[in-house]
Amino acid sequence: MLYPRSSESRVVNTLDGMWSFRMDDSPSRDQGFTDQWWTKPLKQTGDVIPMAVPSSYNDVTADRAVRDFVGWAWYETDFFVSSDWQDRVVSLRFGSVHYYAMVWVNGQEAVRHNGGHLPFEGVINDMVNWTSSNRLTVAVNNTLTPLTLPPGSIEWQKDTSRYPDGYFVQNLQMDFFNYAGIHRHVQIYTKPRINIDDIIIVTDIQGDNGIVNYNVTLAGNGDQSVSVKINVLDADGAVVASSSRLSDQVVIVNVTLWWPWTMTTGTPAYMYTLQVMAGDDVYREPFGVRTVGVTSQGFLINSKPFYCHGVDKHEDSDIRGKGLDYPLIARDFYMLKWLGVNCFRSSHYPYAEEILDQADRQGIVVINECPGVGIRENNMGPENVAHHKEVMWEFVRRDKNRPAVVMWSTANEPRSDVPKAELYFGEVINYTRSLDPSRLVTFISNKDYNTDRAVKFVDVICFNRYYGWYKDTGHTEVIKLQLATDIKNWRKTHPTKPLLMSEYGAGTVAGLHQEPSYVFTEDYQVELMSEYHKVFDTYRAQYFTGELVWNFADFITAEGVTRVVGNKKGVLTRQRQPKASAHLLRDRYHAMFDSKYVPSNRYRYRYPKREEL
Ligand code: GCB
Repeated sequence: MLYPRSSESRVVNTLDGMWSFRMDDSPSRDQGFTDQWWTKPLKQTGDVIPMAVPSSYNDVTADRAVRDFVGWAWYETDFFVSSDWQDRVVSLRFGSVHYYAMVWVNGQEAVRHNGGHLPFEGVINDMVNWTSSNRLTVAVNNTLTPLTLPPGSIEWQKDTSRYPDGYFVQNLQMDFFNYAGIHRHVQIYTKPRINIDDIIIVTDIQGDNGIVNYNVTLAGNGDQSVSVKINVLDADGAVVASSSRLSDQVVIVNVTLWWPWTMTTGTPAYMYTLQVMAGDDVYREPFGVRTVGVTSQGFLINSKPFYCHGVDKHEDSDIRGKGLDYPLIARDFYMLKWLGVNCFRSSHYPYAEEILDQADRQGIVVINECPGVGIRENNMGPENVAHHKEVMWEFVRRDKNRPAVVMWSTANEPRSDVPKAELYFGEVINYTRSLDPSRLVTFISNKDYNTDRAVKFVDVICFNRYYGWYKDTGHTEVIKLQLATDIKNWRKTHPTKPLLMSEYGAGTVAGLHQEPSYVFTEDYQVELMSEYHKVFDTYRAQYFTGELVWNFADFITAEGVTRVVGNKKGVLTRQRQPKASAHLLRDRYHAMFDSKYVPSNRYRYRYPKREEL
């Protein structure tokens, strides 16, 4: 599915704004279906409140019932379509709705979608009024079950002496708040009847030249032949290669490669455009020319070693929850660069396309993670595998042309030490590789080198550990030994696979200080991270290929006694202001690629430069 982009043949209108909203708080949450709320204006079914789109609905009001709601929530808005569009394809597209969505236009079902984080669309020509207003109704269900991704479960409390009749809670298998709603743009766009349906671009490098293999699929043409013109445009819009075939290989002479911003003194993140003209339709797909590889020693980008110095992130902020927010995206990318980050993991789900656009354009590498977080043994049945594959298909289809994406992460911390995991991940990882042989595939393990049964399928072993935090709490003195032991053992067991530490960190309440350090103080976070860094530096000239700190910023979780208004392992606060550890990380990361960087020297450990290792 191509991102909706306007062109001389395509119009994109946004339906973002204030919509009407109500929750179905009937005991079984199905009154909306029994009474068919989509058949009439939502305000005629009961009280509605204004709700922002895009946004999570949870934190917009001051009402606990809204924040913690589980079940079907209903949205409605009105829109017009131009009568000039009648002989064109008119599509309604949602960037992401959590998690199950049903959509009606003027009471007729337009599309439904299972799963959050990924876009879906439907053609609405047959249901719109061309000369009067249209009613758009969306029902959203955030319930997580053993069959959803992420999985979860509903627990009913039957003891009426302790709980009201019909009482239930949503149990989560993940450490972040289950934000719900219409999270990204809602757009109506038009294209000609014969149109460009999809474009796949895979690049290679030969000497000074860029090789661009592309494949364009058309829709609506039947047997009709269509005139085709393809141009590759450079960043200034000049044509540097062209073809008149739907599928071809073209050469960019003296190509400017796409490099992560820390790997070049020239222009980082150079982007070309594939301009496709087919019949009356025109579409421009951005892409970069780069290759991705792996050896037993590490990642390669454009055949050069790439050491990933990065962060794990979340889509999370005050008020809007997981809702798309441009100022937040801009701030996050400024802070990623301020920190000297060259890579982030989209933990634990696919991020907005608008975020990945910035990664592509600012040269920050992405380990692109699907929502396979918290998979337990009872979530590994055939239906789970089928849904996981469906999600991977949608995910790869969405992000296949992005130069920033170097690796797909198919899951975070699944139960990977049981025989079922071998079958499950064998199938999911091989399927992902078959969808996209041009990138690497992994999942994130928190099991041990000798118990993990699925890690043999991955290209890079990514492991999460919390020495000195969940175990040996307060004891930073054991971190070096434990981390080095684990690294060596992983290597001994899987000598051909490079290693990446995909999570480490410590909970830290901004502003708390204590000497000697104490857990939850800024001092402890700095001390703990420094111990990990010493070991990373021992192995990073060898087969240790990257480090991701948990987390870029504090984020909200479900309420619980181990979380103080959310998870506080951010090096930034939730408002994206630095804690002491952010300065530590900044000094470390900048020293890795910028010989002119003057470290603040605020902290005791001086990091060796690469050439000093
Ligand atoms: C993990 C999880 C992440 C948690 C983190 C923590 O291993 O992957 O989702 O938030 O640990 O802080 O416990």
